[in-house]
Amino acid sequence: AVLPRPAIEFYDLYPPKDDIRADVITALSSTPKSLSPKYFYDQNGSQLFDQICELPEYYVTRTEIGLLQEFGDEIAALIGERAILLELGSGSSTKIRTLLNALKPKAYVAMDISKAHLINAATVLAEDFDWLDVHAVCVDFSAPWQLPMEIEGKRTAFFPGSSIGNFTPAEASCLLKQIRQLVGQGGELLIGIDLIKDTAVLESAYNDPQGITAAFNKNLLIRLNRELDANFNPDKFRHASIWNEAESRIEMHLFSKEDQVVVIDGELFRFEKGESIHTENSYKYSLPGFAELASEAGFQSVKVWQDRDKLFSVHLLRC
Ligand code: AVJ
Repeated sequence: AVLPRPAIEFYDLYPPKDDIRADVITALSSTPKSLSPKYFYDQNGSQLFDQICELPEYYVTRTEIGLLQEFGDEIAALIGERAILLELGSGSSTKIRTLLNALKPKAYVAMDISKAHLINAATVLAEDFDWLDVHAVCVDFSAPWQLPMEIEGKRTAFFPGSSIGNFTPAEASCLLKQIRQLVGQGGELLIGIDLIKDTAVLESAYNDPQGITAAFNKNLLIRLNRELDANFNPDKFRHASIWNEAESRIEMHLFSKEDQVVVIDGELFRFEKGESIHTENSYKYSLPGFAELASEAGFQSVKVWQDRDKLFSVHLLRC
């Protein structure tokens, strides 16, 4: 027999498909060479990222979940019941589970670019929280968007994981303004922000001795080999993560170990020994630094939580 599944409401905003071929050729033809971190997350890359989240050195995920658990009741009391909870880049909707029983929202709207994964995660969530009205919206939230449905109620956006760290401060400011449009006057944003800290702690979080982060970084090359008929030899590149103090960001690079030529889709790309492909930026903030970014975007700080080692912060903002 087929078990009745609580229905979720699905809306497709048809995010434009990435043109990985054109993007990669442009980015590798430029100096310095770079690739967008969004291309990390093929099936393999998503699995490697889940492994990164379990690493002892990668404090980010563990510390944020700890904060959501420890302060969940306080967060819920400040937000109040029956909010419309909107998660940006909901992925597997794992972190929100920590808050749902305390928050008792009127509805949960999962928003993600990856359609199949989104529908699956939202459906499983609706089964586990059968009292919750679950919606799923397939959308690319890095470009302007609007909610496709009418739901009455105060809106609270949830943007965990310091995902905003992949954006430059200028882009992050635009995204925060877009979120302010989404939640409207009196609406809120609950956001996870990674903090500036000791260089050794930061660099080892992105340079684990097991080599999982290196495998995650090099998986990008393997993906290009498969999808673009490229001939990268991942062994001829060295993974490195470097703290850039002036820009307040961890940079991930793949350094060419020798002079070499790589063929992508019939085009030749020359790499000098020591030349890098810059694959990711992960911006870190001080508490005042992030408060300033948020206030420029029109948000007021309601409360900030951080762990005792001051590794990570969760902010409740209101506009
Ligand atoms: C998913 C962007 C938050 O920057 O910490 C982890 C990605 N890259 N290890 C981060 C990542 C290498 C992660 N974000």
